[in-house]
Amino acid sequence: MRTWRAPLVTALPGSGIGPRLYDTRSGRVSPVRPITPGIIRLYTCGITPYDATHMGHAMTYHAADLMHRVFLDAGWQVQAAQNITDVDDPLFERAERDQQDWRELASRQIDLFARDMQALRIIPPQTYDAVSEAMDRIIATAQDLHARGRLYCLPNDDVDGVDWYQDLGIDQAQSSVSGWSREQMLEVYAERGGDPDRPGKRDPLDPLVWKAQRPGEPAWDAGVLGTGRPGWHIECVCIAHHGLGLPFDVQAGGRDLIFPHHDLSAAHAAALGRPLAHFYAHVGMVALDGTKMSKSLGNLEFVSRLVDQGTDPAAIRLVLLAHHYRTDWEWTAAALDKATERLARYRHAAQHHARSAAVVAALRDALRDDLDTPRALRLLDAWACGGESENLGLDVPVDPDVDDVPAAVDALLGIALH
Ligand code: 5CA
Ligand code: ZN
Repeated sequence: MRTWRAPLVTALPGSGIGPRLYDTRSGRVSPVRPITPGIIRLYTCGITPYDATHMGHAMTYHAADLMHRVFLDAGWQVQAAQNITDVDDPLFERAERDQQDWRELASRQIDLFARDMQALRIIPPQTYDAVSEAMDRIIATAQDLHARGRLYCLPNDDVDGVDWYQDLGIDQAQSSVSGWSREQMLEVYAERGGDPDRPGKRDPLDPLVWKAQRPGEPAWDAGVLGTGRPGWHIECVCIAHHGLGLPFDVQAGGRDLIFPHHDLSAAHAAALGRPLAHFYAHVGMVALDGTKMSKSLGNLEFVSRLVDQGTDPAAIRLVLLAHHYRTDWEWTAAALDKATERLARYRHAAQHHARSAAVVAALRDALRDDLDTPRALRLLDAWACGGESENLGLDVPVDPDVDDVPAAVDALLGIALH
């Protein structure tokens, strides 16, 4: 799939220091060390294109963008990959409800998402594959799981065909990311796309890998597995494998993906004889009116709506930056007003006292420290008031030659001040 236009990211001179990030699997903040020195491979779980791009999506892709930017600041080459879940139940249900072709719905939403990502100055991935584009590889992977004896089938009474599930009991890798107990997993599995109650399953948690064609739905021929379409988790394993190789360094996504999606993607990979990712980075949930912003609930604020009304996308980024990426928070119009004022103050400061090596060093240090953006904004607030030399809490070496604050804000935070 064509991505959006990349923002210009001009690296700051020297740094060479990698960030520390919170890894969900280990439960610790620890240094990110690329598997291949100097090259970091980042996979971000992409959208299901039926209602793009609400502030929850924006927060998740913005956090992944900050990771991308601190990796670049470390002097690493970043290989990034992302999927588009254009073959899935919620998309088909929406297409059916609105009496439109699922391909048209997906295509319109993918375009809108690209426009929003470009407006927010998110660095695009090099590999950007929709499930419908990656289908040959997904089928080959599902067949590989079958050949390895990891799948069993259940007859589907509604259609003439069978659905295929992975037998998790064989590899015992079902909670390698979350570390959750069975009880915790079973509590949320049904509401997060699983079907724990289907009769005949060997384990209620077993994930669907290939589903027989339903009337009115698109389908692909998968040989021994029959004609149908893939389950959810296998797409990210295949798209990551193709774009990055396995294992890759970091898998990123919203916290709602820890279980089942990231656990069961890792379980598919384990059955294929490979680890999936070394490091798991998860973003907190954005809410509106007290409830998680979600397409199915409809309590949404959209990037495109605000931008069409004349909001500067940099102000939206500043709202996102005001919250640490791992916290849950609530979108409010008042926060956008505050961010708009903040942007004006920063742009004013950029005209009058752009240079401070101490601010640049402290900004880099804050971002490397598990993307501490609230601290980064406190620093910039002090800088914008002209108080840059006091109380920065610096215990990092300052390079006197690297003192262009707007350039650092642009490279690290994706906000143009000039
Ligand atoms: N296509 C799958 C991932 S393979 C999917 O979850 N699509 S999505 O459109 O529902 O979400 C896209 C990304 O936004 C995911 O990483 C998801 O975790 C994240 N996300 C969704 N809702 C929120 C929210 N309210 N707050 C923060 N992130 C969210
Ligand atoms: Zn995914």
